[in-house]
Amino acid sequence: MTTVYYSPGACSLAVHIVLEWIGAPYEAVKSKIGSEELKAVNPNGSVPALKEDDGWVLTQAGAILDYLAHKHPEAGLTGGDSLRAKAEAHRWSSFFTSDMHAAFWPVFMPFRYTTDESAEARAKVKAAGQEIARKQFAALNAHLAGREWILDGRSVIDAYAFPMIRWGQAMLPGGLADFPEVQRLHDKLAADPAVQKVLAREGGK
Ligand SMILES: N[C@@H](CCC(=O)N[C@@H](CS)C(=O)NCC(=O)O)C(=O)O
Repeated sequence: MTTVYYSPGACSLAVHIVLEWIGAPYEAVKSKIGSEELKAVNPNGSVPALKEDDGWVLTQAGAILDYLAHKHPEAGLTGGDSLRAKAEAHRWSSFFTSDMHAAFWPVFMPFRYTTDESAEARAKVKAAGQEIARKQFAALNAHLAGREWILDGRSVIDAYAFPMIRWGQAMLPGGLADFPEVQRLHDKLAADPAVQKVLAREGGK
C-alpha cells in the first residue's frame, strides 16, 4: 500500500487530497517535522514523503504529485497528455514549489532569514514574505480568471494550490480579499467531500 507522511495543514495536504481523489487504498501517517521517525523515511525531516510497498521513497511535493497522477491515469488528474499540457503542469508545479511555497517560508519561519533576534527584525522579514506571497497570489488570480481549474480540468495542481491558498487566508493581512478568483478555487475545493474527509483526518487544520 502507498503511504504518505504528512503534517497537519502542511504542503503534504496536497498529496493527501490526491490520494483520496484517486481512491486506491493508502495509509496516511501523521508525522512530526524534523522527528527521528520522519528522518528515517526522509533524511531531510520534511513532509511530504511517499513510500511504496517495496520501500521506495519519493520526496518533493511536485514530484510526488506528478508520480501519482501518472501512476493512476484513470483518475484523470494529469491535466492532459499533449506536449503543451505537460509543460503547463510542469510550469504550475514549479510555480507552487519555487514561487508560492518559498514566499511563505519567511512568513512561517522569519528566524531563518535574519540573524537579528529582535521581534522587530523578525516582523519585517515576515512582512517581506507576505508581500512576495501577495505577488504570487496576484499571478494565480489573473491566471484563474475565466478558468474553472488551474490546468484544463481538475488536476493534482489544484490540490497543490489548496494548502497554500489556506495559508494565504490565514497568514496574509486581508487574507484573500484581493484575490477573488483564488477564493473561488478555494471554495470549490473546500466543498469537495474528499477534501473535507482529508481535512477532518488532519484534525481540521
Ligand atoms: N521542497 C520541498 C519542501 C517541503 C517542505 O518544506 N515542507 C515543509 C512543510 S510545508 C516542511 O516539512 N518543513 C520542515 C522544515 O523546513 O524544516 C517540497 O516541495 O516537498
